[in-house]
This record gives sequence, structure tokens and C-alpha cells, in this order.
Amino acid sequence: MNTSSPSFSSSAADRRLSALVRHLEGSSLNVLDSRSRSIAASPTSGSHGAGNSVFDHVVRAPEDPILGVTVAYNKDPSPVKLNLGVGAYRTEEGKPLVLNVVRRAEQMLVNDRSRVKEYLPIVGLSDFNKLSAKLILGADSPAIQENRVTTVQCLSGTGSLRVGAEFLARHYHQHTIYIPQPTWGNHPKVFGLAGLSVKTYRYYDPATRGLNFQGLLEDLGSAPSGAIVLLHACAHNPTGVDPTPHQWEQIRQLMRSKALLPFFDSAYQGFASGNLDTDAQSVRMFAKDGGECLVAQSYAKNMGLYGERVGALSIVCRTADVASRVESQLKLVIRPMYSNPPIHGASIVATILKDRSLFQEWTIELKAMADRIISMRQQLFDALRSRGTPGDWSHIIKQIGMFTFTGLNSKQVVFMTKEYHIYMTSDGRISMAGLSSRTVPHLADAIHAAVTRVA
Ligand code: KET
Repeated sequence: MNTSSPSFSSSAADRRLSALVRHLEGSSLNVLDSRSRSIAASPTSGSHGAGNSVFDHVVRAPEDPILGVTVAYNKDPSPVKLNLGVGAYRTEEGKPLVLNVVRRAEQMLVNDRSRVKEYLPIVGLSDFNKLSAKLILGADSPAIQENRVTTVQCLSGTGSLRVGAEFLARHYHQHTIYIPQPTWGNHPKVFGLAGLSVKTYRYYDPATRGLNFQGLLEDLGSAPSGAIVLLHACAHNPTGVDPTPHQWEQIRQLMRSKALLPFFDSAYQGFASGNLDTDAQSVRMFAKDGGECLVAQSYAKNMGLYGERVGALSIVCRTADVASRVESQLKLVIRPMYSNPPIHGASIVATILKDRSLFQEWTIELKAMADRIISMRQQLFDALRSRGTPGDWSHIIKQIGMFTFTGLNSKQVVFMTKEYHIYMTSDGRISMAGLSSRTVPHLADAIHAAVTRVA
């Protein structure tokens, strides 16, 4: 018998209906009545009036302090508007940049018909992981040679931090993490939501616009033994202030003497000095002493792969055996979170890192980006000097990396946005990478007006 015939279906439906009616006859009908009434009134039934949502209690969240700046910028119709909020590189023409080397690598990937879209392993692309560890720890790293490093591909820098934090919350005896004051605004949220307890250590001295080294040593010196310490590998965000190599060495000694666990955030390798090795020195210093540490790497800035979400978490362990057990647990963190990472961006990175000439081309393009940012610093500094803007602006040329921590207060920032359509974070951080020779005078005018007209 063809069970899908319409006549059978309708008669079967009829039978079910009459069975239901029989079943409901009597007292049970009232139950249905009241149930159907409550279903009709239920907010999910679709027949409710406005203002009756199951989400009625949800309050509007504020925009993200950094990414929200772009949201506001996008809404501004002014032709002179300038987005110096998010740390994203722009060309002299103010356009986003796709590196030439990235275009070439992508072309190679597209042309390779043997490539498929299968799932990657939970830990990501193997070549990518090996090459990423080498990039940050150095080709001659003893930890890599001794197989003591486990690296997992993650969703850019943020994802790498989060996976590392979740792992620590599950498997590390100390749940307190010390982050610099100030730091990237997402750090406390990433670590707090992973279940770590977040404390700060002094880092920046507004009076000198430099490092509060004494305060840093005191705070890390009084941290409980074993506490985790978040360190910006280079180009500290938002301050642009990095410890000197000598200060790094003192930090290392103090941290190792107290068994504090270093967790490096490396989001700007190559962007600070223009040299990948120079910018990895802090991490390598810690990895070389044989102790353990974590490193979160991002390829958002240095390869311009922002939206591809490519990054890596490396954990340097004491022994190869520990590293492999750690990796097995990282898989348990990742699998229920996003199963496995995306393939495209990591393939681009691996293609570039494993090919000598592509790698070389990358370093040249990277240096050009770093140099353009450095030249923007000089141009802005000169422009303020030529306007006689009150104050010492030498920090603009002293600070390192993508950002200048201007020292402008939140009222001055609001003024600059309102009057000059210049968008930046309310802490006075400006992304130098978003500036060009054409827009420097406009920014200098705005800063000059803010400083002279708004207290
Ligand atoms: N760490 C630091 C220090 C950092 O500045 C960023 C991004 C990240 C990690 C994360 O980047 P990812 O895209 O996940 O690899 N900072 C810029 C963008 C942002 O806030 O998301 C910024 O500060 O503007």
C-alpha cells in the first residue's frame, strides 16, 4: 500500500482527529480550552501585542568602546570625517590595505585544484601552527627543538587569548590574572568570562607619559606566587609604551623568582619596530630561560588579515610530554566552543611563512606599514609644533606601535568628534595607522582647538 497517497493521508488524519475529539470529550476539553487560551496569550505564539516579548527585560547594552567608534563614524555623513578609533591600517589614501603578498598567496591557493574544504583538525592547520611558533619563538628556539611547545590555531588574537584563558581556568592552580593598567579594553572581559579573577598592575605614568616601572615591579612583587601575568609582547595598547630590553630582563627575573606565569599577547609583531625578530624579543627572553609561558598571536595587523580571524595560541611547557597532554586538553576547550578553526586565513599565512620569497616580500611590506606609521608620528608632532599647541607632544614620536596615547581627556575627545568629525576612543587613543599626510593638518587643527578651548 502506498502510505503517502493523499486519500490515505486524509483518512488517517480524519481518524486521528476523531480519536482526539473522543479523547477530549468530557472534562479534558476544559483543559484544552485553558491550554489553548494560554498558548494564544503566550509571547512566543505570535499572536501577542507589542511589548509582550519574552525578552522584554533585556536592556540595551552600550556599544563596544573601540568597535563602537566605527559604528558612530559610519553614521556621520560629513565628508571630512576621520576614523582613528580601531587599530586598523590604512593607506595614504585612507583605504584598507590587502598586502600584495597576501593577494599572491591567495591566488596560489585558488589555483591549486587539489585543495578541498574539509574540516581542519580541532587544533587547526599543522603547518600554520609549526610556522607560527617559529615566528614568535625564533627558528633556533630550544623549546621548539625539544618539542615542548604546543600550538593551536585560534580565531585571531582574541580567540587565542580566550582559549588560553579557558584552559588556565580549568587546569592551572592560580586563577588570578594581572593585567596592565591601562590595557586593551577587551582583556578584562576575555579573562573574566573565562572564569579568571582579574587584577591590575601599574604600568603607565600619566605624569611622565612613560612606564611606571617602579609601580610595575612593586605590584608584580606583591602578587601571589603563581599568579598569571598578561604582558603585551610589544607596542603596548593603548599607551605605546614598552619596557626597554633591560627592564624586560628585570621583569623576567622578578616573575621567574615568584613563579608568576607569563601570558603574552602578541598582536603587533613587526608593527613596533618594523622587524619581526626585534618585536619578539620579550617573548623569546622568557622562552629561552626554560620556563613556561603562553603566547597569543594575531595576524590581524601584521598581515592585514583582520576579518580572516587568524591567530595562534602557543604554550611553552617544561617537557614534550607535558606539552602533548596540554594539547589534548586544549582540544577539549576548543571542540565545544567552535569545533575547529577556519581554513582560509591560516592557509594564506602558512603559504607565506613557508616560502622564502613570499616571506621576504611580507617583511618588506610590513616594514613599509611600520615606517608609514612612524612617519605619521613625526608629521603630527611637527604639525602641532608649528601651530604652537600648548604642551609637550614629544610622546607622539616616542611611543611605539599603532597608537598614540595623546593625553587628551574625554571632554576634548567629544569636542573633536563634534566639531571636527574625528573619531577616537574616549581615553584619547588615536590610531596612527588611520592617519595620512592629507589628514594630519585636520587632526592637528582639532587637537589644537581642543587643547586651547576645552579644559
Ligand atoms: N590584543 C591586543 C593588544 C589588541 O590590541 C587587539 C586588537 C587584539 C589582541 C585582538 O585582535 P584580533 O583582531 O582578535 O586578532 N585591537 C584592536 C582591535 C579591537 O579592539 O578588536 C584595537 O585595539 O583597536
